[in-house]
Amino acid sequence: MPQPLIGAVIGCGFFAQNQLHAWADLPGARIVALCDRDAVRLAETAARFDIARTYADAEAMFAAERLDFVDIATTVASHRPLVEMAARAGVHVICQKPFAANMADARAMVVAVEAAGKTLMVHENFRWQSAVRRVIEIVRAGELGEVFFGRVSFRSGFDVFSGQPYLAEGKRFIIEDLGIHTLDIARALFGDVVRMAATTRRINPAIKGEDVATMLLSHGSGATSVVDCSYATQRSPETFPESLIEIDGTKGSLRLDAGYGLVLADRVEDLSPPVLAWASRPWHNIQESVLIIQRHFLACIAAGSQPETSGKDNLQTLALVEAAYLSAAEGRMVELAAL
Ligand code: NAD
Ligand code: 89Y
Repeated sequence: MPQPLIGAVIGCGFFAQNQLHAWADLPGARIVALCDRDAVRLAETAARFDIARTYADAEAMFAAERLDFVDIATTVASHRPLVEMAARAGVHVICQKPFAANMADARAMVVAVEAAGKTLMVHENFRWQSAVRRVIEIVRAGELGEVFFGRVSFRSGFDVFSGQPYLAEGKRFIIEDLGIHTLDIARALFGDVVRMAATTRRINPAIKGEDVATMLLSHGSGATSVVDCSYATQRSPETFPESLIEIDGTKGSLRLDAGYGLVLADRVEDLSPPVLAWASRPWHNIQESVLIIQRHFLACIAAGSQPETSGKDNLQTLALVEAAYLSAAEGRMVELAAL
């Protein structure tokens, strides 16, 4: 049995709890240290996961610990300084989405970790949800023939602001926070994008950013897709946090319906994800994907291969986010090559 990789987690907030549960389930990793500027969160998380060494300052942690990797679970503003710090410390990096607030920061992080000769993966986990993964497998196996149309749709009225209050404060909201995942699913299914157009709306007056976005994507593969997301949709039953998918190909069509039912020709598959021991509905879908993506990160380090959702790969997803805001602001189609 190979020795587990020794890791640390920076950021002990809302979502990091899932990441820590997942690390605890993975024999290939051992988290030995935690870092957070918030002393209460740090102490509570350390007690919850029985992690003895804690730091308020990431620089101090890198100086004191002998780490193989770091898991950066903070919000976007701190990603570049922390990723560059990790590169200087010579450790592998997994970093939460949104990876960067702009393309220049994202590119700089990719260059820094590449120069250190280490692996950089973005925690872009929606394409790793087991139901979404099954759809990706079907498409990549060519079962639908040549795909000419796709839709990735996330529409919900779930209150995400109570757990993540910062989401109500930013000038950007749904595309940067959630659309980033559905755009990434579209890339995983239909390939990279040549041009796109987007419209946005803010329906909820209590938040600063847009909570509805509708995007039209032209993929290099020849497929066209619609990626739509909303946190202003009252639906029954509520489908948070499911991404619903429709695909038309020359050999057949597929739907991933609400409730995790996959319909393909005359076949119906129940793709309901398991509720892991530490998970809870309705988040169990996302929580399972955290375990799957972190397992992928460890497997890639062991194999010396690039993660599917590497930092470099994620530049394409971030470019779609930028293109969507630009298109919505200027009311025009945006060519991706121009970004
Ligand atoms: P949060 O605000 O609850 O937690 C972030 C923590 O990081 C805070 O405790 C803060 O004190 C700490 N922190 C920030 N900068 C730091 C620094 N320089 N050094 C040490 N500690 C620092 O945020 P959250 O809701 O847990 O979100 C974290 C990230 O996870 C966000 O980027 C969010 O978009 C992402 N997220 C991803 C998913 C997903 O499915 N992939 C789901 C929810 C949130
Ligand atoms: O932050 C978001 C994410 O990545 O998944 C769902 C979420 O928690 C709220 O939109």
